[in-house]
Amino acid sequence: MMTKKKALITGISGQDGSYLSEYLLSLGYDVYGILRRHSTTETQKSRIDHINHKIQTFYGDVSDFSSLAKTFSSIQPDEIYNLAAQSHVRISFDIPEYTVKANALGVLNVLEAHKQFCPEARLYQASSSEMFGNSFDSDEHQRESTPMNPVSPYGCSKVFGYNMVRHYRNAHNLFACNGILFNHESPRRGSNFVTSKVVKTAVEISKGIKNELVLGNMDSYRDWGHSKDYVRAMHMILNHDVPDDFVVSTGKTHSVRELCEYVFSRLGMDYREYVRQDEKFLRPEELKYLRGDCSKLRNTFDWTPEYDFEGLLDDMIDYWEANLV
Ligand code: NAP
Ligand code: G4F
Repeated sequence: MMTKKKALITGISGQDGSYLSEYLLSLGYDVYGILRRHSTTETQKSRIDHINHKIQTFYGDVSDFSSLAKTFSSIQPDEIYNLAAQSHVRISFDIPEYTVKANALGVLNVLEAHKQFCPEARLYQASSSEMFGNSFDSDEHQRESTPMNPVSPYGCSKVFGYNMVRHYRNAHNLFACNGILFNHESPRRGSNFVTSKVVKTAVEISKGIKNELVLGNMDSYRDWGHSKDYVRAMHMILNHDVPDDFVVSTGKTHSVRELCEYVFSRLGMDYREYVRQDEKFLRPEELKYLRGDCSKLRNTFDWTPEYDFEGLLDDMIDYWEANLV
């Protein structure tokens, strides 16, 4: 009888952790996850409640090496997905030290636990397009070779993690990979990220629950995909013949203004009548433009995203229309 593969996910309760768990379960994996202690336990697992009986979770924190040592050595995973992070860029300006502890030193802890307790396992690190900052190539895309000039504590912390993964791969012969993922969203996206905030508030306005949407910079551009498509790419990257780093993106870019235009018009409204800008949502330094070239990924794997920009937003609109009363 074939033994089932074991996957261990840090950040299992997050947007990507929940979709990745579903995907790995569908492939026949045993899925384990690390959860932080929360004061309100009832809501902590809201994204994974529906699969709670199929997965095993343990309390831990990537900033606590002892908790990683314990779980890595006892589970002996085949695959580790390090998705845990303080993932909000604007909030990283408010809590820079904590962001670095979780997103940079946390990766070092994960790599050390990997090296010491399960060196045969494969490790995926959730790296980010925020690492590029405001640099792009002459064809106005970012790719694996584009210089990284981060413009936020979050971006700086992710560059450290990215470099440590490459260093541990070369120095200690670990199967450790970076996925450099561009923005990806879903109905499970935290509602203080711009796509969720726009969709949820527009639906509230259409139902008469709210009367305005207050945003920061509407002229920045992002390359937005769907989390469900991106977790499939994570698994492919980790199951390649050799450990390597890959950009995952759609190759299309849209402004926050275009996002508002689409969402409000789908709901039969003109965004200009409801959206107001407020300085409090601006960032001390803004990343203005992202558009990823994922040719390397597409030339290596058979990865085709199911959702385009409109399909992604339709999925989010349908969810909030059904779940806001
Ligand atoms: P998310 O929804 O914010 O999920 C983050 C997860 O990490 C949550 O489960 C959170 O738990 C957990 N976590 C936070 N700090 C932790 C710590 N110190 N120890 C253990 N767990 C901790 O983020 P996501 O959108 O799923 O993103 C997943 C990963 O991909 C993150 O590393 C993010 O930085 C990266 N990334 C995301 C995108 C994107 O567009 N979504 C793009 C590129 C890279 P709590 O519930 O306890 O907070
Ligand atoms: O939705 P956002 O907060 O995402 P951001 O900063 O691009 O970061 C996300 O993507 C990264 C990958 O590039 C991930 F690594 C990271 O973990 C996270 O998932 O903001 C998108 C854009 C920004 O330009 C922001 O200034 O929307 C602009 N924006 C305008 N008004 C706003 C708002 N963002 C938020 N969150 N809230 C606003 O009111």
